Amino acid sequence: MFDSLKKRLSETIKAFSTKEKDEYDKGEVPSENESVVVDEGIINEEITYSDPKIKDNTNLKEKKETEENKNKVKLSGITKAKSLLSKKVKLRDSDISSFTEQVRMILLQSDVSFYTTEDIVSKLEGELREKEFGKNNLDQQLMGSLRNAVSDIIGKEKFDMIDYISAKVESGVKPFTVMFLGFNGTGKTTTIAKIAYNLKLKGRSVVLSASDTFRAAAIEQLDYHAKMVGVPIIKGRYGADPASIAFDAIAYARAHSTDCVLVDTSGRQETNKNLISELEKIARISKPNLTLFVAESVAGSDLADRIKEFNNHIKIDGLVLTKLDCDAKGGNAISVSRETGIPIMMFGVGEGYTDIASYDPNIILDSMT
Ligand SMILES: Nc1nc2c(ncn2[C@@H]2O[C@H](COP(=O)(O)OP(=O)(O)OP(=O)(O)O)[C@@H](O)[C@H]2O)c(=O)[nH]1
Ligand SMILES: [Mg+2]
Repeated sequence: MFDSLKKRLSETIKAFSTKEKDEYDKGEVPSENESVVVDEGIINEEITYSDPKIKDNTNLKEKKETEENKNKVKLSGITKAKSLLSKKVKLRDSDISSFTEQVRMILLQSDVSFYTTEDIVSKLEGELREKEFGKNNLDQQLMGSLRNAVSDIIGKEKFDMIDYISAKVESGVKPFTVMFLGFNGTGKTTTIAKIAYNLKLKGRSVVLSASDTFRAAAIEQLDYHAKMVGVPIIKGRYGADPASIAFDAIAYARAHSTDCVLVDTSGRQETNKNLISELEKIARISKPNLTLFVAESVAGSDLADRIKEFNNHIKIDGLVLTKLDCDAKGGNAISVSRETGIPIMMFGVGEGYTDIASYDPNIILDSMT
C-alpha cells in the first residue's frame, strides 16, 4: 500500500539527512543562524574562569570590555564545539524550505489535495523550525515530524463499522438500515458482502436488498454473495423500482426480527439526473440509518470534488475507501475526509470477505512512513 509515496518520501528524507550529516561533520552546521544547542553549564563555567583575570587589572572598566569581547569570541567557539559534542542542531531555514518543497511536490503528485498538502507542509515547517535534531538518525526524526504533521490532518479517531452497527442494534435501532452509493465499479456490492459476512460472524442477522435493478447481472452478483455468506436477499426483476425492493427488504426485516438491512444500489456518475433522483427516492423510502459512499482510493485527485457534488443531492454519513491494497499513491486516503468533511469509516483491502479494515489513521501513517 502507498508504495510509491512511501518510497519517494523515504528517498527524499534519506538524501536530505545524508547531506545535513555531511555538513554537520564538516562543522558547517549551523552557520546561517548560529542556531546551536548550548549547554548553559559550560557557558557559565567559562565566564567564571575568565573573571579573575579581569579583576587583576587596574583600568577595570576598559579592561573588562576588552575581556568581554574576547570572551564573546571564545564563547562562540566553545558553543560551537559544545554543539558538536551535544549532537543537537536546529536546521537552517534555507534547508527546511528546500526540503519541504520536495515533500510538497511528492504529496501533490501522489494525489493529496492542494489545501491538505499546504496544511501538512506548513505544520511540518513549523515543527522543523522549532525542533532541535540529533545528528544521528536524522532521517527517522524527520519521518517522525512528517508523521506528526499528517496525523494532525487525519486525526486520531478510529472507527469500527461492525461494532458500531452492532451497538446501534443493541441499543434498539432495529432493523438498522445501511444504504450504499457510489460511482460504477467502486466495490459497493463487494463491500455489502464483506459487511454482511462480518456482521454474521458477530452474531447479527442480515438481509440484503438487491436495489440495483439497472446493471446487467447486478442481481445475480448480489444473489451469489447472499448464498456464499448465508443471508437472505430480497430481489425483483430488472427495471423494477429499486425503492420498492428496499421497502420490501425492510418489511422482511421487521417481520423476521432481522438486525440489519443492507441496500445495494446501482453505480452512477454524479451528473446523471435520472439515477440521482432514483437514489433520492430509495433514501426517502428506506430512511437509512447510515448512508455510505463507496469510493476507490485509486480514483484520482478530483475524488473529493466529485463526492461533494454527490453529497449535494444525498446526504452522505461516511466513506468507504476501497482498493487500498492497489493504491500506490495514498493521496485520497490522506485528504478526502478533510476535503469533503465526511469521515472515512472503513477501508477495503482486497476482494475477499475478510478484506475489510476498520478506519484507523495508523494504517495511513504506517503505509506512508
Ligand atoms: N483489490 C480490490 N478489489 C476490490 C475491492 N473491493 C472491490 N473490489 C473489486 O472491484 C470490482 C467491482 O466490485 P463491485 O462490488 O462489483 O463494485 P460495484 O460498485 O458494486 O460496481 P457496480 O455495481 O457496477 O457499480 C470487483 O472485481 C471486486 O472484486 C478492494 O478493496 N480491493
Ligand atoms: Mg454493484
